[in-house]
Parts: sequence; structure tokens; C-alpha cells
Amino acid sequence: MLTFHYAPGACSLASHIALEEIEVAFEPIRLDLMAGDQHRPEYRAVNPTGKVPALVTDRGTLTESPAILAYLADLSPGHGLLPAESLERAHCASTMSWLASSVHVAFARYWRQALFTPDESAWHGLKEKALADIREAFSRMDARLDRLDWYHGTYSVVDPYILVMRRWGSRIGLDMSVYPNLVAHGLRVAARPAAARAIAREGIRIDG
Ligand SMILES: N[C@@H](CCC(=O)N[C@@H](CS)C(=O)NCC(=O)O)C(=O)O
Repeated sequence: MLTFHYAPGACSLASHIALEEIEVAFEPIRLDLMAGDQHRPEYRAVNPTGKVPALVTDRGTLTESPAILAYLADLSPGHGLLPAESLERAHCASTMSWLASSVHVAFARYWRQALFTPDESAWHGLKEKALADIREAFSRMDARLDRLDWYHGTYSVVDPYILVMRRWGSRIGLDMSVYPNLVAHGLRVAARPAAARAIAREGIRIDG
């Protein structure tokens, strides 16, 4: 039995949707990040970094969204959540790395400048640059989705990960009408029964 630690609306939503997609039994454990659940000793014992997602398996605990997403896709190859062909699969890994290391981190720079520098005089500049980087990333995603329904041609674990970022765009008040393909993509992901179950469990809206 898998145990899945998540927080509503966090990056863990992508793994949450993937768990529902593969129709595997799992116990969802909800953390309230605002209340500081991630810092409690019980959770630090699960993930010493104090971040979600964390997936506890009978062979140890897996953290980091790209790794969890790839693992879940492999757990049920029949669901086709990652391509079997190695170059196509590497393209998916490339996008997931970009989402984790660049796009997610741009949102962190937008929301939490103190994580990056104690120098408060630098915070405004950091936030402005983060916003520019998020806009650039959204333009790139929107352009790609102009010709594709799913980010890598067929539905994969990359798609719910894109949805997480798109949702955060609404959270920070970006004018999402500038990115119509990204918005339409988010609606397609959210309309899938598996995604709808995860979104309902988290009690969130996809447009903010
Ligand atoms: N690189 C990690 C990032 C995980 C992460 O930053 N999670 C955030 C939520 S989106 C979190 O748990 N934040 C809690 C905190 O920083 O206190 C991943 O991709 O899974």
C-alpha cells in the first residue's frame, strides 16, 4: 500500500493526479503548509526536507515530483503515462526537470524572496525577475500547446505537472487570457475523471 503526503494546490497535485490515473490503492495524507505541518517531527521523519510530495512505498520513501511521477508511470505501464521509447521518454524527463528546477523555482522567487537572500533591498528585483521568467515560461508552454492537445503528444505525467504551474499563474493574478492554449490544456487535464477526483479531494479550483 502506498502512502501519499500532499498539500492542497501544491506541486504534489501532479503526483496526486498520477496516482488517481493509475488506479492504484493509496492512503492520502493531507498536510496544511500554512499551519506548518511540514515542519512537525512526524513529517520530517518521512521527508527530512519538509516538502511535499512524499510517497511512502514498501521499499522506502520517494520524494521530488519528477521522480515520483516517473515511478508512478512505471508502476502501471499499461496506462501509458510515459513513452516507452527512450528519446521520447527523455523529452518528458527534460520537461519535468525544467518545471521543477526553473518554473517552480521562479514561483518560489516570486512568493518567498527570503529563501534566496536576507537582503530585503533585493526582494523587489527578485520578484520582478521571477514574474518575467514565469511569463516567458508560460509563453513557451502556450506556443507548444497551440499545436498539441497534450504537452508531449499523448497524455503523460507531464500534463498534470503543467496544470500545477498554470494554476499558480492564476494564484499570482497573471492575466491568463494571454495564454489561451495553456488555459484550454488545463481544462482538458481537469476534465479527466482521475484529475477531477484529485482536485475534489484537495478541495481546490484549477483557476486559482
Ligand atoms: N523539488 C521539489 C519541491 C517540493 C516543494 O517545494 N514543495 C513545496 C510545495 S509546492 C513545499 O512542500 N513547501 C513547504 C515549505 O517550503 O515549507 C519537488 O519538485 O517535489
